[in-house]
Amino acid sequence: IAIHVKSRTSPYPGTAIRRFHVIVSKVPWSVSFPDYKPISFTHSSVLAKPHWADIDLLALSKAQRPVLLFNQEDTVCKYNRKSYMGTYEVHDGLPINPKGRTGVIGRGTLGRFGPNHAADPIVTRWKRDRNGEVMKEYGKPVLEFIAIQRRDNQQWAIPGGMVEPGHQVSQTLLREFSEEALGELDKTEEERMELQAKVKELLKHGTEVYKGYVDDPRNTDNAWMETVAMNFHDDDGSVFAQLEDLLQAGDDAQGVRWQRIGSKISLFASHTAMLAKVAEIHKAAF
Ligand code: RP5
Ligand code: MG
Ligand code: MG
Repeated sequence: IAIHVKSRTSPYPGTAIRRFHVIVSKVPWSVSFPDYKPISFTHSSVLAKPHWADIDLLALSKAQRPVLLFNQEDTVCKYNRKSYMGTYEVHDGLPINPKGRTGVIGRGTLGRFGPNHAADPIVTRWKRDRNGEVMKEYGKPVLEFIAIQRRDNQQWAIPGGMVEPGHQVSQTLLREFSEEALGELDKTEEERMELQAKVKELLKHGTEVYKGYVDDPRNTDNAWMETVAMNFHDDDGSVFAQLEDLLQAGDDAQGVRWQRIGSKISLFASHTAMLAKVAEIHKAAF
């Protein structure tokens, strides 16, 4: 997975803020960059300290900062601050992005210092023509996945979302899928219960395809996205046919559709790289 391409792009998502320019060779912390003067940015919605955000360490003195329990399960905040990439460094009480420079310090629009954990459900089936034959490209079968169009930037993406405090990744996978691709939040309580049971049944067999860093445009030097991506695949198309009438964009999604998987399709964050792994696992075209 390409590191810090989206994490270095300007403007910072949803703002006019320009990151301090970091050329690719200067991304690793091991490369000296004495002129590096990242800008400091934490969005006001994060500073307002909603339940999904940490206290602002940058507003505290260095001596006051060691309040968040980094590199461990933070039992005070009930948040997992462990990284899938191993131990990350903490300088002057601030966690350091293990993948290098981004041109921004603070959290941008991310709530957590250090890793911000997400889960990405990749729901796939073979792409078929009108006669039900699996379509091929350069002799290899073509996969498609359920994609959502993000409301924040109109980009197509995996219907992933943030792991909430105290939640399991397995819960988040199903919940985000139901909210973003099946419009769960727009339904009545009764319909929601029914939908949840159905989703649980349909997305029973998941295979982990990726666990780690996400090159997300919101990343900063002190806050970054990590995810667990699970693939739910329907080999003969009969199971996910039941999803067909249920597809409905919801919550932070404004569109939903079956989208072919391929290297030329541009998607949000490093989602294309995750789908490359899915294609590889199924020996599909990419
Ligand atoms: C990406 O952001 C993850 O891969 C996941 O798809 C997504 C989670 O953030 P939100 O959709 O909640 O904004 O880095
Ligand atoms: Mg969501
Ligand atoms: Mg989401």
